[in-house]
Amino acid sequence: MQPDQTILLRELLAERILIMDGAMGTMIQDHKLGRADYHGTRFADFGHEQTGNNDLLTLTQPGIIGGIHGQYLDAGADIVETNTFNSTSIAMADYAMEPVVRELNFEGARLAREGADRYSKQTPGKPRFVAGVLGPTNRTASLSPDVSDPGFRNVSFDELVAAYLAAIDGLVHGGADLLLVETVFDTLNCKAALFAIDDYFDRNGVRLPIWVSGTITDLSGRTLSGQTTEAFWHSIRHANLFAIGLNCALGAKDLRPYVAELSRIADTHVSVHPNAGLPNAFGEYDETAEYTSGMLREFAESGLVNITGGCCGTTPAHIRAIANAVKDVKPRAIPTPGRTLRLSGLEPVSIGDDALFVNVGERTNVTGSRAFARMILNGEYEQALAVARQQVDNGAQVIDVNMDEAMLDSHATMTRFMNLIASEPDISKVPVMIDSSKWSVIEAGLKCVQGKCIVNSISMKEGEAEFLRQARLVRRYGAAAIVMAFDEQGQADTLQRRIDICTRAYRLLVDQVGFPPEDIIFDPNVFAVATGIEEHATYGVDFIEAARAIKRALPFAKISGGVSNVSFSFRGNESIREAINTAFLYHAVKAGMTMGIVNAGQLGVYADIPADLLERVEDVLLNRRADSTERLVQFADSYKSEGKINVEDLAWRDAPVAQRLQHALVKGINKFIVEDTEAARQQVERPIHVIEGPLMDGMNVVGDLFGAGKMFL
Ligand code: THG
Repeated sequence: MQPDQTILLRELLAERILIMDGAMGTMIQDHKLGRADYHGTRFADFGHEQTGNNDLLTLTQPGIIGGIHGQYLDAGADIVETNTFNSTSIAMADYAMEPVVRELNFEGARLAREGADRYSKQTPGKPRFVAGVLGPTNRTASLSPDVSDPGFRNVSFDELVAAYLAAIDGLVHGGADLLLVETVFDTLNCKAALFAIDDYFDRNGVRLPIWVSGTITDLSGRTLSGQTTEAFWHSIRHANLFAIGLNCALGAKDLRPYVAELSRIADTHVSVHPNAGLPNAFGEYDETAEYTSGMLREFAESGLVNITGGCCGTTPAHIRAIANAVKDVKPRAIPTPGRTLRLSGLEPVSIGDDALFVNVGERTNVTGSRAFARMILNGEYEQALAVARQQVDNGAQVIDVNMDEAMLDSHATMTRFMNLIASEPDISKVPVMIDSSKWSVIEAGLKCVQGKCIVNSISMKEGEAEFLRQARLVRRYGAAAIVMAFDEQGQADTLQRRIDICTRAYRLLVDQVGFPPEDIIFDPNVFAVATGIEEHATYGVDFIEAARAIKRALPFAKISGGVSNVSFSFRGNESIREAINTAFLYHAVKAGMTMGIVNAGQLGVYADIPADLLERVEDVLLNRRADSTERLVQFADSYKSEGKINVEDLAWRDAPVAQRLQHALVKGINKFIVEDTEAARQQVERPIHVIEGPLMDGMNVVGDLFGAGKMFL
């Protein structure tokens, strides 16, 4: 609303650490208000009890709330927070006060504005600002309140967005200078608030600085919804935040490591406003102004913060002491991290330009796995979750989820499965790739996931306008996107069309949407080779060359593909498929492919493909001979009839123990690991020598194969 205020804020933050106010709740308590005070004259006869509804005091006791703002401004606060923590229709439902939600936010902002303006006039060298507070609500979008039904939710993303939109409208019109989404304990709630803010700004032609403050609820260092600090940052970084911070729950001391973590990674201002320690047995806060301000001075001196103040239990005395303690300390310098693709589940994933291959598990796909489709169609969600878990246990760094099956309500099934995954930390620790050819199903998935997802996929097949619309929404939901090489004419099936379409899409995304190039993942179409159709002969090499060209021409963009597609014409012949997938991936990764949707069971070690088979496979993939398909098909038949598939080859068991351990490590075979390590132990002086000797040697071989791009899992 006031862009000059934003510029002023930035200028001040470059000079010094800004101070925000302290607690509202504990200050209100001191007034010992009763029922009549809360209800005021306006709500004297209101049927529903309002005692304890602190936000309502904005309307019924504006003098008290305005007075508290004044006390904090007097103590030296640069920023006052509106008394609107619970002023959403969701939180106000407890008091049947939904009808006044917009008014609560409007008046809340107006009261704070009044105080801020009065002090700005009094102290012209110290302008004051109003942070319009959007609280977390009292519901969690990514956790079930019902232990017997982990897929259940008592609030949806859409309900949160609607509630936040009304609150935002009131705050903006009431005169807030910035919007503060605070005390975030569930990142999905926060993403809904950020979605609403972006939507509101776009539709109303305003832009205020956005500030998010999360909360860490216990010493595990995770949010209530289970994310690490860095994963939380990855989930919300898309909103172009003015500031990110932590507040509440733990006192300053226990918050320090997480503030330090944010400070290290966040390329924006960092804030902290802790409680005055943890509440004691009586729910009171014991930290003195001296203690809290001493802690925060140390944060400041260590270069961790740009904005600080207090949360529950802090008083004007705390704020005065904090303002004094940090007034001469230089503000934290904002780092400039590189352009890496940042994803998250409960844990963060960063994929830079120099990243090793990232594998995406393909098995949770009803169109790609008959077994998974059967489970979903039969409603056997426990088993379906076990498939997802197995993908992660086997090393999938991301899991692809696809529910596109004609017999399914794909929308409802996607929602259900995503909600169920969210309740399984061993699955939801990794990011999700939401795979559907229907945009509405992708959106259904995005509305359930607190982490930063990958949308699979968008393309220009329905024209530029729809492509741009979807891309903007992908940003608003805070996801990265796979962009298929697909335009109005169809899927790109030549090298040149692959390059042309990806280049066109890149320019549209980067120039018109402001899409970060590192969040674009091109899929230049992996098609089946060796189909017997002449036009398909170049499919393998064209993908590989397209990857090379895209990598060179379109900075920071990533390249992905559905690897199993390439061997489709050898369905049923598992060992041939494995050789084709492995060799294909070897060449594609060398050319710049960053990630792939893979079947871990169908990927081997490139260096282990028998030479005669490899020659024929590469003839096909690289289109080296006119008769390459015939030669591979013939060879495949004999290969199959020789019965090499599914027969456990135990010849390696005859090798010396060090080689056996190396083989087991490379192949991921744990069947003999106990007996082999025991055998190794008997050959050395001390057990540690087994680790330092043969086990380390084996891991070095694994490391070398990875480094050389000859091994992928
Ligand atoms: N690009 C993008 N997304 C994609 C693809 C792609 N998503 C789907 C698909 N392609 C990648 N996933 C699979 C999953 C399974 C198989 C192939 C690709 C597959 N399945 C076995 C088969 O059909 O023979 C099924 C065997 C079984 O039933 O278990 O091959 O290219 N962006």
